Amino acid sequence: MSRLALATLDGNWEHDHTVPSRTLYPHQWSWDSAFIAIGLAHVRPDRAWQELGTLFAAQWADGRVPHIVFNPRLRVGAYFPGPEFWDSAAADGAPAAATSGIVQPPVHALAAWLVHRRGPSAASRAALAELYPGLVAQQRYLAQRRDVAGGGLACVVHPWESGLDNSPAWDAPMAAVPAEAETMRAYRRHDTAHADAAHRPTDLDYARYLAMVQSYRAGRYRDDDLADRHPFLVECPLFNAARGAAEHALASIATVVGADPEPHRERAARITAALVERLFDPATGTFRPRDVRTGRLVPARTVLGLTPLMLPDLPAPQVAAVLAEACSARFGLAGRMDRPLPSHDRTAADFDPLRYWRGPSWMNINWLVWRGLRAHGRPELAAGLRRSMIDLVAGAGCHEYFHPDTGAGLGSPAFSWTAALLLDALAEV
Ligand code: 2M8
Repeated sequence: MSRLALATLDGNWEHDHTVPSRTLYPHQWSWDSAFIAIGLAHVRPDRAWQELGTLFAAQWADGRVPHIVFNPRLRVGAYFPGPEFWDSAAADGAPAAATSGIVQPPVHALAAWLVHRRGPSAASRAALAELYPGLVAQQRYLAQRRDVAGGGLACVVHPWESGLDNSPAWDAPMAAVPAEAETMRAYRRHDTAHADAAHRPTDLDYARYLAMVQSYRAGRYRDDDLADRHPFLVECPLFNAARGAAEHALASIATVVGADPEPHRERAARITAALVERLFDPATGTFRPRDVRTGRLVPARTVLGLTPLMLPDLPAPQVAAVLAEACSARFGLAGRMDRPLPSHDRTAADFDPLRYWRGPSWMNINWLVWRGLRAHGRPELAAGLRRSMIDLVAGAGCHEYFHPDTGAGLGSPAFSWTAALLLDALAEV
């Protein structure tokens, strides 16, 4: 199985980065590269550092790490929306490389720390020292430019920033974004040419995705006055838990590179407190995204609500609540479980086992929860989840996502983060 994973990563290597998938996603994606680096650390450590280095070479002057770095060698139309749609060159502080203008969950400091820990050496210490200022700037950008509500949490300005593009979590806030499916007649979608349209977001979803990019692009991707002019502003539990986990990782990195870990620890504590304060609903015992435009928590109970478990300092009552939710029939976590966690509540009326982030199981989210279970001293549950992840890939291969009941592989068949995180799961007993 590790041979298949390695072959998948080698097949997706592209001169200085790894593409998530040759067909569906032929450029470099931000959080994909972090997960990929974690896997590469086991088999190609030099490449793990190069992966992160290439991504951070495209960091903007304000600290944002773009969610896509476009490969200039590819033909126009290799992905939609491509560099011409994003037009990053027109924005202040954009790098020389063409990129998107939005971000993804900041899991990179954690990745850098894990790559180093896998094989500490003079070279890995030098790589950490080189990345550290960029990782700090990434966090500063999110803390200072994206805290629209002022409560200590960063907003996502687009569902693509969450990484869980068409999660039911975004249905309510997306409904307020004016757009019509017919707009898509003017464009050519790339995804539906390579994947089953019934598994992908709808045309109306895509029309709204484009409207949100156009709104942000019209302000040249500046973040001032977002509350007055941007139609989608949501505080996401996964995105903010990743920020907190990043500060914990930065505290560890700081001790290696001769910086002060204390400010990172303080920021981590503040993020965890804000997450509990703003996104935990005591009535249902769940973490849910907050729509900053309406002030309300979204109704859907998705797997996003389990991800704060990745925070080592999550308070005991919230740990217990997340575990109760995870072990309920909604998600089915157990010491012996047939399938990994689905992306959405199995008991919900809109649970869809085939459509992208609306039901299927994904390796990266399961991997994050697996780490959380170990951090919070739940080895039995962690072992059950790990076994289900390994069995899933053993049965279906390195697919992008999986049917949550049958385990059938869906989406791209040679998907990088599935391969990478499998390698990590295999290595850590
Ligand atoms: C998916 O998102 C892209 C847009 O960024 C797409 O649908 O075209 C998501 O699964 C996202 O989390 C992932 O980073 C990306 C590349 O794998 O694909």
